[in-house]
Amino acid sequence: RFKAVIFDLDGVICHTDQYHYQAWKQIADQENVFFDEQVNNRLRGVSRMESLEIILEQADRPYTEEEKSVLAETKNEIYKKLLKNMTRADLTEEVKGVLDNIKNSGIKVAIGSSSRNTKLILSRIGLADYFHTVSDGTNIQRSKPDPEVFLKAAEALKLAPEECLVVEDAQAGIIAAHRGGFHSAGIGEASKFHLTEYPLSCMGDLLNVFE
Ligand code: B16
Ligand code: MG
Repeated sequence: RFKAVIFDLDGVICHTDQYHYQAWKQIADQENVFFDEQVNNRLRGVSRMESLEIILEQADRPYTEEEKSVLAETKNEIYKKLLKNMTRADLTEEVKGVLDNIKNSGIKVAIGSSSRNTKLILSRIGLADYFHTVSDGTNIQRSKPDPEVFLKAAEALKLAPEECLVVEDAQAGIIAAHRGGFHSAGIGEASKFHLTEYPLSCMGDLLNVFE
């Protein structure tokens, strides 16, 4: 039924979300800005600069564009250092099994991520050359909930959105899929969202969608 599956990266293929959290927490602490898991949940799937804007909603003073770009850059340096902890072991057997199963059945597999660090992360977990196409933060103007990142992936695969299933962990990602005319499956937070077509309790569940 589906000709391709477009996977989100952070929170779906691997758990860089904890590193994003740690890096933003350092920035927030340094600036004396309140930051917790709840604020962090709003950053899922959202671009780096938009994430910073959300965090600075809690600040008691305005920040200049110059200050913001320094903070975003510093966060990314901390985050990239944390990414060095990642290895092939961060790709679980469960996720690898699901990917192989789908790919071996002749369905195209793609990445649709807001992250500008996508290529780096994929190489750390041993998936550098695995996907038919990788659409990420480096080739889009507007991040999720805009559908651009998924539309670029479908275009590269020469498929229509309705032929593709998007797998997401973030509400912003499910909204993006919906707006673009894609089918959607959601894990974690996204499994409880009303626009999610196929709620999944774990990645292994994804194979049931193909039965
Ligand atoms: P970077 P996804 C998103 O990736 C993350 O969920 C989000 O928290 C992050 O701010 C965004 O990537 C940008 O990441 O700073 O590496 O460019 O979930 O769309 O794979
Ligand atoms: Mg995500």
